[in-house]
Order: sequence, then structure tokens, then C-alpha cells
Amino acid sequence: MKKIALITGATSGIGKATAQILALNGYDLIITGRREVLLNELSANIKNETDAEVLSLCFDVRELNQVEKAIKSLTGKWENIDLLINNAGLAVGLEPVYEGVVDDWDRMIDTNVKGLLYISRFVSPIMVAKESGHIINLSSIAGHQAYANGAAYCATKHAVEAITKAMRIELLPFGVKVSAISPGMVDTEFSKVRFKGDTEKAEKVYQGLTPLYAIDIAEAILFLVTRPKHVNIDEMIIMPTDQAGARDFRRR
Ligand code: NDP
Ligand code: 8X3
Repeated sequence: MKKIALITGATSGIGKATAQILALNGYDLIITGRREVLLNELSANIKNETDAEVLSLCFDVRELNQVEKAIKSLTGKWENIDLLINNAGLAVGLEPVYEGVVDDWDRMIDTNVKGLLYISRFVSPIMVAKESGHIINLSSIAGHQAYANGAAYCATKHAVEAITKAMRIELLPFGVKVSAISPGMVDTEFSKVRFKGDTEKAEKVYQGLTPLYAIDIAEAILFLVTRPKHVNIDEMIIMPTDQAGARDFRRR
């Protein structure tokens, strides 16, 4: 029987590329996000190009009721989730705390921290019950280093690191693997979201250097999930060759 992966934030960027690569490598998929049209497009595309079965669940990870309803709506084989990719997340704004926008902080904390916890709360019991499974959390280089104007985002990714480490210990008795992937700069919708739709500002982020692309992270995720049962990759930090730290770039 094929394994089932649930990917949050599959409508774009890293989540979308991960859905595509997992479908090509023997997984059936539960794809989630808030933009239903994009979920439907991805689902049709994957079904067209692979033999994977795809179930779409449209909900907001910040809404506990929606998360609970979505996961509890799963029936039959779809209940049997083997792999959870906690990918949905965002940065909003780039200001020092003394000029920070409280609503931006709330959006990041609610999505990156509380949303990840909500999903894990309802999916991890499935893995505990069957004593197997793998949870991969999307952290960031911002989960390892703090940079000016990114206090709240960095705090959320440091929180993802802490949650990952604690859950790994909690799930140890049940044989459930827990990993974190921490990328540097990846060219996705991330910067467009951070700069609230200002594409000019977003494009500048990637000017003069070669960033990572979503497929690079998807390939790393595929590596993690294809290790033997006795091997867990706890943490993977992946940077563009043109980046040596959260704010250290080689631009030409
Ligand atoms: P994208 O903006 O391209 O994708 C983000 C995804 O998250 C979208 O599918 C979006 O779907 C989903 N999402 C955002 N908010 C919510 C929400 N409230 N409920 C449900 N889904 C949500 O960015 P990336 O692919 O780059 O980001 C993926 C992850 O990788 C994030 O956790 C990010 O922090 C992390 N990361 C990104 C890096 C980068 O440089 N790009 C570097 C390091 C880490 P929708 O809008 O349809 O809801
Ligand atoms: C996204 C990368 O450097 O903007 O996590 O924090 S960064």
C-alpha cells in the first residue's frame, strides 16, 4: 500500500514542489492551503502526471476549529497519515521591534507556531497509535540566527526548533521520526508575502545572487524520507552557495 503524506502550504513554493516530488516517488497526498483554486490546479496537475491519489483540504492553519474539522474529516485510507510536512508559514514585514506592526507579529506567531502545533496536535496521535511515522517541520536559518528587523519571524522559527526537539523526545517511545529543515534564502512567494505584494521589493531580495529554489528543498525532503527505518536526520541546514549566514550574501 502507498504511503500517505499530508503537506501544509502546498499551494506554492516549497510545499508545492514537495507535493510534486513525493507524488513522483510513491506517495498519495493530502494537500492543504487556503487558496482552493491553487489546490485544485495542483491536484489536477499531479493526477495528470503521476499515479498518485490526491485529496485537497482547504483551511487556515491558524483556526483551531478548521484544523480539527479537516483532520477529523479524513476517512478510510486517508486517516492513515505516514508523513506530515509542517510547511505552511510566512514572514510579514521587516522592521525593528520599535517600529513593528503588531498585526504582522500576530500573523507570524499564529501561523508559524500555533498553526504548526494545531496540525501536529491532531496528526501526531495517528502516528502514536500505529507506532510509526515521520514529521518534518520547516524551520529556517532564522531558527538558528537572529537578524535585525526580523525579531518576530526569527522568534517563530526558533520556536519551531524547540517544538521539533521536544516532539522528537515525546515521540521517541513510539518510533516516530521528527526532523527539521532549515533553508536559507529560497525563491518562492515568501518575499512577495513578506513585502505585502510589493513585487519590486520582493525581486530585489534575489538580485545579484543565485538563491535556492523550491525543488532544492523538496529534494532534501525526499532524501530525509527515503532513509532506512533506523535512520533519522534530526536537522538539515541548507544554504545557497551565495549565502553564509542569515544576512551574509555574495552579490555580484
Ligand atoms: P510561499 O509563500 O511560497 O508558501 C507558503 C505556503 O504557506 C503557501 O502554500 C500558503 O498557502 C501557506 N500558508 C501561509 N499561511 C497559511 C495559513 N494561515 N493557513 C494555511 N496555509 C498557509 O513560501 P515558502 O514556500 O518559501 O515557505 C514555506 C515554508 O518555508 C515557510 O514555513 C517558510 O517560513 C519556510 N522558509 C522559507 C524560506 C524562503 O526563503 N522562502 C527560507 C526558510 C524557511 P495559502 O496562501 O494558499 O494559504
Ligand atoms: C526565510 C529566510 O533569511 O529571510 O526563512 O529568514 S530569512
